[in-house]
Amino acid sequence: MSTLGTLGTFGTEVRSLAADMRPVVWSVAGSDPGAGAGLQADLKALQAFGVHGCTAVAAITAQNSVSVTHVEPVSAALLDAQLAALAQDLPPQAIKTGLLGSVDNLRVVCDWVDRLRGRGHALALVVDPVLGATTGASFADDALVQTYMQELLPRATLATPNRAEARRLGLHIGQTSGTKNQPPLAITGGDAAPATGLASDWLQCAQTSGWLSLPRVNTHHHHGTGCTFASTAAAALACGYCVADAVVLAKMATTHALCHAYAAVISAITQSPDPAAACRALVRGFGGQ
Ligand code: PXL
Repeated sequence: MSTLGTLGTFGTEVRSLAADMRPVVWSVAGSDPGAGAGLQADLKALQAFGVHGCTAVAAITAQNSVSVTHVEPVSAALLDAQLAALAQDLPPQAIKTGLLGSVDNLRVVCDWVDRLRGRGHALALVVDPVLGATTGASFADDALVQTYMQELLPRATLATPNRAEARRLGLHIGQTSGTKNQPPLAITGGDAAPATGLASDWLQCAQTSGWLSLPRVNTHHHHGTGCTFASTAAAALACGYCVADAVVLAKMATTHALCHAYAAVISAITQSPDPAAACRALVRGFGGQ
């Protein structure tokens, strides 16, 4: 008889609870009070995929749709306390990292990844190395970049830099996976503007390598796209998909999100390089065509 079988009617309740359980994904990232990127965007993507998202705050930003005015990491002790509390009753199937804010915070994440994996826990780690904001603010100095390369990336199940971040981290399109410190990669192409009309990401993992392309979505509202991509990949890995499938699902979810992008405020239109397109997106956001 199974352990649950020995519990009688209580066992039935536990079984129906278990049927309701969802994979848990931790997002360890920065807060964007405008909710376009960071933890807030991660949580939306995780919920859309049907997993349970937990959010540990590594840094706090002050920003709106136009610019980032302040960035401050939380202390390593505070980040560690958040992860310790989560580990007690919400152990993750996957962790996704975003803006970490400091070398010390990055090391806290490494310690928890090792601790959870050391407990025999199958744990996927998706590293979105957020080194700067689309609006131009820098989030990482050279010391943080070095520590990413030496400590966090080697632990990653998947890294999702954009092209500028990949260059800073010494990760190259076409470079073979499995070289020292180079994790499976999805180098996203949103920050490049090829004339092909395609948004192409370079995928390199155990199953395959090559370009993953979909038609480029013509919108200026791409703030937070990297967060959506990495969070969806983490959710898919937590559900048991392999890296290549997780990246395909992330690409589909991100393109879908971009198709439904909208301007939340008028400054996103007046300060847009293409006010007419931004205006159409705003109308879509209010349910129009
Ligand atoms: O999109 C990258 C990103 C991630 N996390 C936070 C951000 C940004 C970009 O601005 O603010 C908190």
